[in-house]
Amino acid sequence: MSETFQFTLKATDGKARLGEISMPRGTIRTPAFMPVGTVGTVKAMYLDQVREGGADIILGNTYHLMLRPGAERVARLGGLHELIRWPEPILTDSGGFQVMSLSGLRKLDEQGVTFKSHVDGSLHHMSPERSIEIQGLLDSDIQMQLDECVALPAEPKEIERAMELSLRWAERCKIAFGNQPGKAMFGIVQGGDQPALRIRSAEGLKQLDLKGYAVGGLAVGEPQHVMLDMLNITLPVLPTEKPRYLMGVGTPDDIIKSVARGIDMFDCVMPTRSGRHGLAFTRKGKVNIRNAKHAEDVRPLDEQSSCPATRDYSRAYLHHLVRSNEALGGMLLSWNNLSYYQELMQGIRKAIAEGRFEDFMAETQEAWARGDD
Ligand code: PRF
Repeated sequence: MSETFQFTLKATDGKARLGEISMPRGTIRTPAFMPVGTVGTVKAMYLDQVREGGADIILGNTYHLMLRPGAERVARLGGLHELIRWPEPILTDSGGFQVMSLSGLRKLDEQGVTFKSHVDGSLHHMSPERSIEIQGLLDSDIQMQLDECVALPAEPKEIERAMELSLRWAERCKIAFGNQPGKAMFGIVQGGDQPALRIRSAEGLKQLDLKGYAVGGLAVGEPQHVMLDMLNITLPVLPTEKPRYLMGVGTPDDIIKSVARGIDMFDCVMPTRSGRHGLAFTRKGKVNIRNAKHAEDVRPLDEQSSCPATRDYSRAYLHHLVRSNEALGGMLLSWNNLSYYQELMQGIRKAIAEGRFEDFMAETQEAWARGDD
């Protein structure tokens, strides 16, 4: 732990990086996977399980929390950590992305975004300054700039407009954030699938000398090879001594390939959301537990796992729970999936430390491809 926000690069293997973010509320081992706790809960999980699974940090959402229970209310209740009983670091997304994907009617201009709440239809305005103010009220440790993410495919002109706007908003967010030594504000690279715009965005943000840099606007409809190309183009422009966070990504395969290109942090709803829908991630690939072939399968998902959900429950029981829409089905599969994601990150970190990341990646991908039947 450290009184200030500090990123230390401990080892590299090819472009893959092993590091540590140290800050007053804790230390984050990177590459890191951040479970998503949108409304102040990692859905269907106790935070004790999330922590024991190996998470050093979780994510919260400005958009959801400002609408319910409200940022000022969270502040009166002692802040998000106190409210949800998670004393370790929390990263909050700024709200721009969720406004675009969730709210009804919205109007975006230089000043910010006006939108209709998906909860009760009320009108709200969010400027870059208000986004940072809200993230401060939540007492978030790593705060994200307000940005505009364009879904792909899109016209280059539209991608350019949103990227330039995001760059101007980054500057306003930096000023609004000011100097908070134990916390950090990250910028977000935009630029869609346009190499020149990605480079311009990364260079503009680099000049702002922020504590960390996210890559946004990816995994929004483009094929995986486009996402990876954009990482190949963007990451060399960013300073090596700052953490890089790929927002909203992704599958285990997306993660391992992005680590290979130099990403340090990830978040995604995939392990928890697909868990609630009956999809299990394992060392041997994906298992759709709803499938009839599991109905009398007494084997656990993986007898070698240290996660009780993975090791101790039969596939037959998981199949029955999910088919019956029982809450415990989603709970056990979310637990399994988050444990698997964290086990993958632990494996990645160990492999980088030992200088065998390429081999680890090949072995891991082979095991997924072989499956488990
Ligand atoms: N911007 C923000 N949050 C995000 C994204 C983005 O571009 C994405 C895109 N994958 C996920 N979450 N602010």
